[in-house]
Amino acid sequence: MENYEVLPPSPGKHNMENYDEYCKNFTWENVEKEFSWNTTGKVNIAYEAIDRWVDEKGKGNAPAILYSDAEKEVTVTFADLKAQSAKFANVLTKLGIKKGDRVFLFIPRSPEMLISFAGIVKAGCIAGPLFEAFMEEAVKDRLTDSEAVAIVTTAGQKSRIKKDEVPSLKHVIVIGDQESNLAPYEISYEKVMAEASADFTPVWLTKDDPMFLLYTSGSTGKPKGVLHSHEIMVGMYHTMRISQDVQDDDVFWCTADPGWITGVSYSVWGPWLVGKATIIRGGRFSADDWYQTLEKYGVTVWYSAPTAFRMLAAAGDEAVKKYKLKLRHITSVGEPLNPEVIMWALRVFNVRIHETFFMTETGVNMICCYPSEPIKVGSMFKPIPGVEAAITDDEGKVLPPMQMGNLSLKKGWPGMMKEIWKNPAKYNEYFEHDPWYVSGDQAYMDEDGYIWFQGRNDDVIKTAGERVGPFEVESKLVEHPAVAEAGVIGKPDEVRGNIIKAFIALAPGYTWSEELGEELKKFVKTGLAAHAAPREIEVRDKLPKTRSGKIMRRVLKAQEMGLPIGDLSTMDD
Ligand code: 6R9
Repeated sequence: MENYEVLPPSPGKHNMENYDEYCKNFTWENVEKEFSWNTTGKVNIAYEAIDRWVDEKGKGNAPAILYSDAEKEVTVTFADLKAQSAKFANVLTKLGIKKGDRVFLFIPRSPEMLISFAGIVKAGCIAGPLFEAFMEEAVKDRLTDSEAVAIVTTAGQKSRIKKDEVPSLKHVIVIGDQESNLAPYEISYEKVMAEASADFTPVWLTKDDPMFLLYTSGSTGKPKGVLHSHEIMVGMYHTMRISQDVQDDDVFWCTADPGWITGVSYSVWGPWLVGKATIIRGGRFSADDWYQTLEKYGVTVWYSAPTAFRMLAAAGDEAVKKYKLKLRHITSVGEPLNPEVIMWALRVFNVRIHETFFMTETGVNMICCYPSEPIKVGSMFKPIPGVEAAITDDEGKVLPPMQMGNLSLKKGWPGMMKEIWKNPAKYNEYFEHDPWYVSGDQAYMDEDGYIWFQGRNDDVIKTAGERVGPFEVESKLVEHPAVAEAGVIGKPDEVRGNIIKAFIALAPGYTWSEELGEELKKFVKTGLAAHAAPREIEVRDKLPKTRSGKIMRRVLKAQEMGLPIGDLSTMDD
């Protein structure tokens, strides 16, 4: 079907030396044996990821968080993290917050973000991480849908939380604010942490009890809450070893923000589960800053994303040369890797980049290239041992090799979402073709079983690796008085994968101008989130619609790309 290069396996020892052999002998029960819950019967991921290193393994002095930004450096050991998360669990308990309550995190990358995340989970509550760039409405939607009782935030972020508009919300815990700035319902994080005891026995749960709730976008409607349970630790641990190939002497850096699934599974909990520090770099992206971070910590295994790699590549091959890097394994997620980027990495780092495909809903890495196997450049290789993948047609029938279809995974792996929050119908949609979880992505499998990603088969947009629902952006745009109709698509972009492009029809009495365009971009940026704001806006007299009045995004997309428009029989006039 295509021409591709084949890259030989990475040199050195790997946790999995031969994919086929490993799959033959693999059982999830064996992975579960790595956890103390297997012998004690007591489950809480915060124990397995944190306390256990102190109580059972003598690793209390090892770093659990290595945080740095332009101003400061902070190291938190496993013993500190055990104590600090216990304190935070006590803070919540004292407020009357109990098992199963939703407690949100709206905090830029920082040690406090991770400490409070750990404390929430230790207390048996459900953590709700929110990406720091969300604005008022995005925050409100998520707090309201989940009926959150508390949120942890910072002095800088708190103005975006409208407590009065969220009836369930009782407590706002604020980091880094002066007492005099606090509203009556606001609590000083520093004050309550100073007063709290550092003794707390994790709330013991079953592996199916919920751990975190992460909102994610689809092509229609508001974002949905994807609920994950403590069992995800089994999937996190397994993939930290097999796809991330993290070994005893490795230093692992995942650059993802803890407000997204990659951050939750691989910047926060995954490293802890294998006894490693999570490395968090605060501040804005720059190529120099990232290379310095790689050098400073001696990172050997690096997990990042195509947009970041493309931005680094754009800084030039020379930019890398002044740094002494120790990289031996690089992984990538969130959007397809283009061959140029893989070749760039080979050239400048002498290391291949390995695809790892997964989703908020799948919890952990699903389809990956592994260091011990050859890479057909452009393919994602095969599912992790313990997971079965297939390409299915729209009836759920498994398709033969070389046919394009729905990328599907056999349900039941540890880490698969447990629920869509208060929306069983939406959850069931993913599983309509039992036993398959249908991802919403298109792919085909070649004769060797390699999987080739072909794109989403719905309107979900991946921009700079972040998942944006067109409906949210459209809804925001039509709130502006100048906008009568809006249709939003992803427009391919060399660096960001896609940019958000909006097509609008103006309300009567409005005329188009550059200024209005800027105003609309700002309107979405400040109302919803910067990453969801359209970078391009095009005005049309009217937008293509179905007879029932739905905007036909696929027509806008085809027109934008100069492709055939396809079946128009449902279109209005
Ligand atoms: C982890 C994450 C999920 C969607 C997914 C797919 C795209 C993820 C990819 C990839 C090509 C990869 N995606 N990994 N596309 N190659 N290696 O990104 O989760 O934000 O839920 O997005 O991202 O389209 O369906 P999430």
